[in-house]
Amino acid sequence: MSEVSEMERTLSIIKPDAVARGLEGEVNALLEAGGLRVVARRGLRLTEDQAREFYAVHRERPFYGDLVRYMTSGDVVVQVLEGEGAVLRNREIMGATDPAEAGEGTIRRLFGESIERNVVHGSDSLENARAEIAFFFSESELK
Ligand code: 3AN
Repeated sequence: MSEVSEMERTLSIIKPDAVARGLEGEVNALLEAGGLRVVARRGLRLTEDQAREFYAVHRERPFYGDLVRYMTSGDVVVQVLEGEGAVLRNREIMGATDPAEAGEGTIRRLFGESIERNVVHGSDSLENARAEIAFFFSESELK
């Protein structure tokens, strides 16, 4: 296949359990080995309001309350990744939502503990990537 992918940006979050376990370096080494570059990066603790808004699409799901509790339970690292076809590429390197179903060598397969404690978030479309990047970063941080 000779499909040419466009340069894209996507949002990545290293989730609280992964930050607490000191996995940032290993996670970013895998992302970079897969052709993605970290162009902006910040550590922060999500407020409950931020977590509820960020995961608003899951509002009606039974795991929403637990997800918000988990995502506010410790520091996270939010980062913008850039590369060819970055949205899909990041999802490939992350692996399936459930670490038990994620492919060999993916971040979630290597480090994920459960479908909730699955180490990383990654935007699932270019449209969501734009909105999620703007949720955390201003234009001036993204030059
Ligand atoms: P992904 O992160 O692979 O895009 P989503 O968007 O379906 O997956 O889910 C967002 C987050 O919600 C997941 N990363 C995971 O932490 C949590 N989640 C998804 N499905 C479940 C589930 N069935 N039970 C518990 N938590 C879940």
